[in-house]
Amino acid sequence: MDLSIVIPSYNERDNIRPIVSRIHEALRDAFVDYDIWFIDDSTDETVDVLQEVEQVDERVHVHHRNDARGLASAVVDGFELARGTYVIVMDADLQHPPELLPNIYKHLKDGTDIVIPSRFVHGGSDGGLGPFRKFVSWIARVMGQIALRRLRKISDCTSGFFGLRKEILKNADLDPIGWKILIEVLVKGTYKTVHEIPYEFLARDAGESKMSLREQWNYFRHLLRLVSQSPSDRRFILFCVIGASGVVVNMIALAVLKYLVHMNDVVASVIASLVAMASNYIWNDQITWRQTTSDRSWNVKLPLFVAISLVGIAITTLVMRGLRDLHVPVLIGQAVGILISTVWSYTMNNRLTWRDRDGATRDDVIVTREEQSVRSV
Ligand SMILES: Nc1nc2c(ncn2[C@@H]2O[C@H](COP(=O)(O)OP(=O)(O)OP(=O)(O)O)[C@@H](O)[C@H]2O)c(=O)[nH]1
Ligand SMILES: [Mg+2]
Repeated sequence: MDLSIVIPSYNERDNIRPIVSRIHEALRDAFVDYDIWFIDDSTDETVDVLQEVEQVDERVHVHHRNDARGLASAVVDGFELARGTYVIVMDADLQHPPELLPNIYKHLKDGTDIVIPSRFVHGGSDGGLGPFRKFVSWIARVMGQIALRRLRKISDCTSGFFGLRKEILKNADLDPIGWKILIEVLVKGTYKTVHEIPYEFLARDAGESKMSLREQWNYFRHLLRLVSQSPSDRRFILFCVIGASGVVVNMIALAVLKYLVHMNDVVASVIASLVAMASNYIWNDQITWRQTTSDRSWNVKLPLFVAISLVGIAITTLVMRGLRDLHVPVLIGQAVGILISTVWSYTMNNRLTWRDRDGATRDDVIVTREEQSVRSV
């Protein structure tokens, strides 16, 4: 079998026959041996419709689960059942145009590891969502991209529409929470190339949305779990937590020097900052970059860390001043400055101070994209 199409379905009675016939139509001239797997958790007549279709159409298989719910876990079951060399995952509600299947398949067959139809590259659109859903979806994507390095170059990392060579999941222990199976695949898969194809995402014609606040919460939990399982992503979070702890150390040192040692304010302030810097250095060395293969000794690492921190302070102040000139309140300007200088310090320390000997911290996935639009009909 060349290609398996995996479709999670939950109460999609009126969409089953249309999607099957549109898939057949789309793949008619594609010279591909394919089958379609519905992983269904429905509680309504969708089950009957699926069974009728399965009986007359030998390409269609139905796996009905009575005791399970969850989009991502349905897709994981689909990966296990699918026999195709390549697997394409899509929704049952026709928001993902089957007309894109030949193109996705072509790229997979040409050797791309993962192909993602994207709403957010030139020629694509998420016009099918209302403004609130668009905003929530944007926040979700940005959160994912901040938390997980492997999502950063992917424009539509929360897409439910994607294709892959099944082999890339051979060593992935997939254990998603909630809906967003693609982030699980992107973080845990073994792959080198990703290709994005623009497409237009339209509103549902039939059936109801199953998106809910609970799913947003599950997404958040899923992100946290992926961060905790991935050493390189955990680093950034640890770096931020240690940076925040430095503020506490700074205040305690200042209080001790001023009220117990009765030191001059300015001298006490400078020494308190140096103490905080030293504390940050030690924690980062012992925790954040504990697993690095760097063989630099402390008398190289500490000066580098201090130099990077000093430039960070300069960045914070410059950003605050620049924003103040644009009439942004000083406190907000300072907060933005701290954010930027944190990213700066983290990146530079990762690349210089605690650099891995083999340069393994670099991301070597290549993402390409296609500039053409495919309309859903
Ligand atoms: N097997 C299974 N499929 C599900 C489950 N929840 C949702 N689905 C399917 O997953 C796909 C996406 O769900 P939708 O409700 O369309 O979510 P959405 O596309 O984000 O929301 P809309 O834009 O309103 O359609 C559809 O094919 C659903 O039938 C589930 O618990 N189990
Ligand atoms: Mg939908």
